[in-house]
Amino acid sequence: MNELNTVVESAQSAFGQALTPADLENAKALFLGKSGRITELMKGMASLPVEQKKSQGAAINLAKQAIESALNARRQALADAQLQAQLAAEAFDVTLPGRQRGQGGLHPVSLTLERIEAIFGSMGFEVAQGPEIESDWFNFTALNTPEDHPARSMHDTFYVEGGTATAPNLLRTHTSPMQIRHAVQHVKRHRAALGASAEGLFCGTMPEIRVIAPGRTYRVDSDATHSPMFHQCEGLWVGENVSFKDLKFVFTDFCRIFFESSDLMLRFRPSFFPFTEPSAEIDIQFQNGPLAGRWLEVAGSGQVHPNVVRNMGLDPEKFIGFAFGMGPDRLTMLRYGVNDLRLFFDGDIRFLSQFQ
Ligand code: 2NM
Repeated sequence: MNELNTVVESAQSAFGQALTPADLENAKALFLGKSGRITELMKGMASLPVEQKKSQGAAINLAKQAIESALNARRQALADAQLQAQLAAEAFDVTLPGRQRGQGGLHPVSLTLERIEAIFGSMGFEVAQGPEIESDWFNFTALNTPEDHPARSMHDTFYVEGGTATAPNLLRTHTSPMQIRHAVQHVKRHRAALGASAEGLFCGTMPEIRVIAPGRTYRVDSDATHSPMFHQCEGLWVGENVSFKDLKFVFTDFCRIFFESSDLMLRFRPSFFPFTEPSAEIDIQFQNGPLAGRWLEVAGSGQVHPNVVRNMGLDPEKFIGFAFGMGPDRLTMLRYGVNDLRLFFDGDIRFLSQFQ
């Protein structure tokens, strides 16, 4: 009897020390295997008298059952531990924030364009959009640019396939063509509304044309201050009684709001453009900050040339106006103190992310 208790206890202890299912099966063999302790005890019964065989057999069976139940309990415990370990290893924290994509933002030049549109919008200007591949007519001829003007050469302008000799297709060199397109549509619409003839120059009554044309433009030019692709924003205000004084007021207001500087000074310096007469360069001067005291050129401007007014479908005896053109890239450089235009178009995220 004592011996059986010892066998059961040593089996329980051996199973308890088994840390893996394989260890446990090895320990099981020591007690329940072919030459295990229990099997040996059973074989030993053969020599016993019948009476003792009965009681010894029953006692061995009890011991065997005790060992088997210890074995099963340990099997279950090891399986549970294995499951717990696997669950712990595969666990993930559902409360962790997800991996984020980088937060995007607008390009600094787009920020400037939005600013320009908002400021001129508040003064009643519409925003015109149009094609970047233009015809020779809208880009040059309608704008009173002579046939032999150097801007029309292959040296200065990107021409693209598909045009004809008389009307080649080109990448627009400024956004003024959009203003011609806009003005022509404006005049057509109001002529139709009046039931006026579609022929000849319009000299009836119509709402003023007040529009800006922002967008990408292209010229054969590349250095620290010129990029073959750059931005332009042109403005146009045409009516029956629009004068240079209106241009000065509108552009001064725009610059002071854009640069957030109420004492900003402006200078209109005589110049020449084929599409305006008279024409003026517009310079600004900051009274404070790192650029204070220097005259900085920011735009070209002028009273719209009568030939251009005619190409809009309007009678220049009745309609007059002003136009201006500026470079949003340069305005962005001035506003943020950037000294190389090419930084805007290199796509380096370290530079661009500074404007967010
Ligand atoms: C400039 C300078 C002066 C201009 C003229 C026109 C239009 F459509 F009326 F003919 N749009 N933009 C203009 C005038 C542009 O850029 C330096």
